[in-house]
Amino acid sequence: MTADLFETVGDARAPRETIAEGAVLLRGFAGTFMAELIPALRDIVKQAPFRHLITPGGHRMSVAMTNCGNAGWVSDPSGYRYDGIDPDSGKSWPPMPPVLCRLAAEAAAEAGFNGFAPEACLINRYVPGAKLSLHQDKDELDYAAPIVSVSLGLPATFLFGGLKRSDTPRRYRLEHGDVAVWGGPSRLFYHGVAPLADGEHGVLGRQRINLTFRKVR
Ligand code: MD6
Ligand code: FE
Repeated sequence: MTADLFETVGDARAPRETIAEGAVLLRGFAGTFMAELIPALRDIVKQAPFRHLITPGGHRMSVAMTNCGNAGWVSDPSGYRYDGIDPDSGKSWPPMPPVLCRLAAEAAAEAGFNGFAPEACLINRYVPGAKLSLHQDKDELDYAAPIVSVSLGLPATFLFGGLKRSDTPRRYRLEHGDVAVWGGPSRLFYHGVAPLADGEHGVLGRQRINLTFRKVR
């Protein structure tokens, strides 16, 4: 018997994979947005540079963050919250560029969530070694809306557990252009990112950028 050279093993890079009820990976979905998306992000970061936030427990996060949109996610010793003002500049966060809004809304619709209008886009930067511990996204008031997550640059291992912190997470590789949409029954599942492996990405260099779009109110 001859092996088919083009056979895919399992569905490791299937264009669409449901990873839990309400959670779907759309591989490469951001591809057609990329030419507009990357310059828009560079512009945001000029106005609101990445910074390492301090957790309420007093730890400096290894992931650097910034935001765009009407609200931004911030952490400081007093807690986690959404705030319309960038605490570093004292000004509003940069507005969300239309290309980001369109990408988020189209990905959400593709996953079955029509009418998604994000208010906040949290932008995370990982350099090799940076990680995000298992957590739930629960600082939003409306859990009916999904979260749309866009991966750019170096590949990462996404950890996806369940409703309890002790649920053993499964691991998914997220590459440049992959989009995860996440809502419904899995909206409050624990998840995180394993320490980023070193590498050099053709477009973004030695880093991974992740965008998470949220409805906050
Ligand atoms: C990241 N993402 O991929 C971190 N949260 O860098 C998240 O924490 C996340 O990807 C909620 C839904 C999707 C996510
Ligand atoms: Fe999260």
